[in-house]
Amino acid sequence: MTELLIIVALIVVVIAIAQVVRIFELANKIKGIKESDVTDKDNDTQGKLLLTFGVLFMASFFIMTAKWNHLLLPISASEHGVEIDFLMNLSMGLIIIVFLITQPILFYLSYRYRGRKDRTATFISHNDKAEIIWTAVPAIVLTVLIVYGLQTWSKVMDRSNIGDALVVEVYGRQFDWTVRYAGQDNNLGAANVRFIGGLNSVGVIAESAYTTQVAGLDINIAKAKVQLSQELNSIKQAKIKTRISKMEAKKARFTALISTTPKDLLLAAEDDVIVRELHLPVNKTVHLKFRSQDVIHSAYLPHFRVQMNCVPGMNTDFVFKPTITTEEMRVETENEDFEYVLLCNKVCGAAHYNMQLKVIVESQEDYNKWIAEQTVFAASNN
Ligand SMILES: [Cu+2]
Repeated sequence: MTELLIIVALIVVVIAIAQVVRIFELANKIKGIKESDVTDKDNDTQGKLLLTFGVLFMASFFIMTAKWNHLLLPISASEHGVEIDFLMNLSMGLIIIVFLITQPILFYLSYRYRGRKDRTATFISHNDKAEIIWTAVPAIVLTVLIVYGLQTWSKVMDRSNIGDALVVEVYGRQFDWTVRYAGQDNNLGAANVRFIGGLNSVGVIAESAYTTQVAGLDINIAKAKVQLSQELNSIKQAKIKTRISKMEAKKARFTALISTTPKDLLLAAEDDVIVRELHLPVNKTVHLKFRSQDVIHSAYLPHFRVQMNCVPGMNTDFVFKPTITTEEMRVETENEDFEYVLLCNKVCGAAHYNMQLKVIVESQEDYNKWIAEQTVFAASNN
C-alpha cells in the first residue's frame, strides 16, 4: 500500500512540475520572449549554480578522502608489493595534483565569464607555444609512467629467483579453494580433473590413489553385474549396463593417465599434502601454481598485491615473497582479529562472494611444525 502511495505521489509531483514549466512557457509567450532566448538573468543563474556545484564537488572530494581513506589496504605484506604501491601512489598523486589544479579553474572560469549581452569572446586561431606545452608535458609524464610501469611489471613477473622457492598449488572450484603442498621433495605430483575419484578430490595422479580408486570401482562394477544378472525388467537392465560402461570408461581413463605419467612424477605426488588453509613461511619465496576445476576463478591476495586467474585446463602461477607475519600485521593494523585472506576475484557463480581461503604467514619454525603435522597424500588414501 505504501509503495502504491509513493508511486501515486511521484506521478502527481511530475505532473505538477510539467504544469509549472508550462505556465512559465505561456508567460514568456505573452511577454513575447521566445523559448530559445537566453537572457542575462538566465546566464547569471546558471553561472552561480555551476560555481555552487563546483564548490560542493571539491568539498565532497576532501570529505570522502578524510572519511574513507582508512578503508584502503594496509601496507604491502610482500616484497614486490612495495613497488606496486609506489607506482600506484605516484600515479594517484599526479592525478590528484592535476585534478586539484584544473577542476577549481574550470568551475571558476565558467562562472567568471558567464554569458552577458555586452561581453564578446576573444578569438584566438592558434598558439604554437601553448600547444607544444600541453602536448609535450602529458606525453613525457605518461611515457615515464608507462616505462616505469613496464619495468616494475617485468620485475614482479621475474622467474629467475624461483630455484629454492616453496612450491604450493592453489586449486579453485565452485565454491572453495584447496591447497596442495609439494612435500619433502618440493616437487608437486601431476594432477588432472579426469583423475578425481573417491577421496582424491583434486585429481592427484599417484599409484596409491589409483589402487584405491580402481578397487572402489571394481567393487561397484561387480555389484552392478550381480544386480544385472538378477534384473528382469529390460529398461532397468539397460540403465545398469550404462552405469557399468561408465564405470569401466572411468577405470580405463585412470589407467591411461597413470600409465602415461612419468614414474618420478608419480613418486613426487605421494608426499604431497592437501589442506584447506594456506600457510606461508615469512621471508621465503613462494611459487604459487593455480588450477581450476570448472570455470575461470581469480586468486586474489590483496594484502600481498597478488592476483592471478585460475583457468580450467591451463596452468598459471605467481612468485612472491611474504614479508610480514599475521601476528605483525595484527599489530600494524591495530586489529587483533586480522587475518590474511585469498579471495576469488572473478564472478564465478551464486556463492562467489563466499569463495575465500584463510592465509597464515608465520615464522619458518612455526611453518615447519604445522606442515609436519599434516597427512601426506599416500596416507590419506587409505
Ligand atoms: Cu570463483
